[in-house]
Amino acid sequence: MKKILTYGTFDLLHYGHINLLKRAKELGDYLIVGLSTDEFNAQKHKEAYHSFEHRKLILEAIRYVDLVIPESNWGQKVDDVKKYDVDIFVMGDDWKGKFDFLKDYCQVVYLPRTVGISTTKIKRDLYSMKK
Ligand code: C2G
Repeated sequence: MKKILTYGTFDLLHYGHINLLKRAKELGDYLIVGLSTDEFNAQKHKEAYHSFEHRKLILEAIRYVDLVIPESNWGQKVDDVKKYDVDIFVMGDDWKGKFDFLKDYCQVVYLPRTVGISTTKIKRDLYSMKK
């Protein structure tokens, strides 16, 4: 069984997230998502609209996702790859090169981001819509 691992905040879930998860799952048989905790988001200078529990509930409802684990720090990836016997690590290519150190432990794949959508864009567009 080929196991895939990816990480993210996945706030205000949108089709860019779904495209990523779909393509990641297509690379293997079992997709694990390391979901950023609210505390870790603060370290990423991000504040999610939905809490970790709600973002986890939403992700677990996606057909491509097999397991959601907490992402609580930058340093857990090697341990996670070993612990879950991961074959392929996948991220959107805005992270291209940033996780190449994982190549010692598994395959590393950066997938093209979906153009034209982001959580930040959603927030901005909503803000400028008629009050
Ligand atoms: N993504 C995408 N296309 C978009 C938006 C996001 O492919 N239009 C991808 C990102 O590249 C990432 C995943 O969807 O692989 C989740 O995006 P975010 O929730 O923004 O994750 P991020 O804040 O980049 O956290 O340790 C890694 C970090 O936790 C990644």
